[in-house]
Amino acid sequence: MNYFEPFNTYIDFDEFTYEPEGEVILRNLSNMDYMYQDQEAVNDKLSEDPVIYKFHTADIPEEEGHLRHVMSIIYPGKIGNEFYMTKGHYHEEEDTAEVYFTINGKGKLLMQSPDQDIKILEMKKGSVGYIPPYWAHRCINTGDEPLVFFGVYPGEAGHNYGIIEKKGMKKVVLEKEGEVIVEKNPNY
Ligand code: S6P
Ligand code: ZN
Repeated sequence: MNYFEPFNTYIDFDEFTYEPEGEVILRNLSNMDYMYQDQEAVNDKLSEDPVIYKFHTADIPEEEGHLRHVMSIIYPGKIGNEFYMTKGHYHEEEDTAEVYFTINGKGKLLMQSPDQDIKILEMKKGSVGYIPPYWAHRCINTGDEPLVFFGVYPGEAGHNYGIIEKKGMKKVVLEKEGEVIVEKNPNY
């Protein structure tokens, strides 16, 4: 049998580098412009096209038995009054879970069940958020530093962005009068 070789990855807790880098995916505003509420604010920022987040995925087979892992960095910022966030997804293999360990910054881990229940966990340095099977998950950076977390999920999990790309999630996270507030998504 050909055994997969063990390996280490090194995370720098100050610089948020990931070594080896793995596959690096950048998501700019233009990759998710339709996901923000304030389309005028989107249009104002599109020429600049800021990087909203990036993630490094270690080179591990997308197969049952393996544990894929990732370091994601969501930059601080807002589009209108809506905080920078990830696209959010369900897993393609719906009955697979995930763990998010926060390394830096603060934010919210917004989850939605297939029955449209919403749960929100606080993310802050040291929090270990558990995303049970079936729940969609999106991270929102509500602070003024990069929100950085390390995630681990089963190799076969895959990503299903479909419904969230069409409808978004039931709640949105905004800043109003200096406060972080969670509101019903008017477009949902
Ligand atoms: C994968 C895991 C993370 C996200 C990443 C980006 O299951 O949850 O690696 O892929 O944080 O988020 P998104 O929603 O753009 O895939
Ligand atoms: Zn996931």
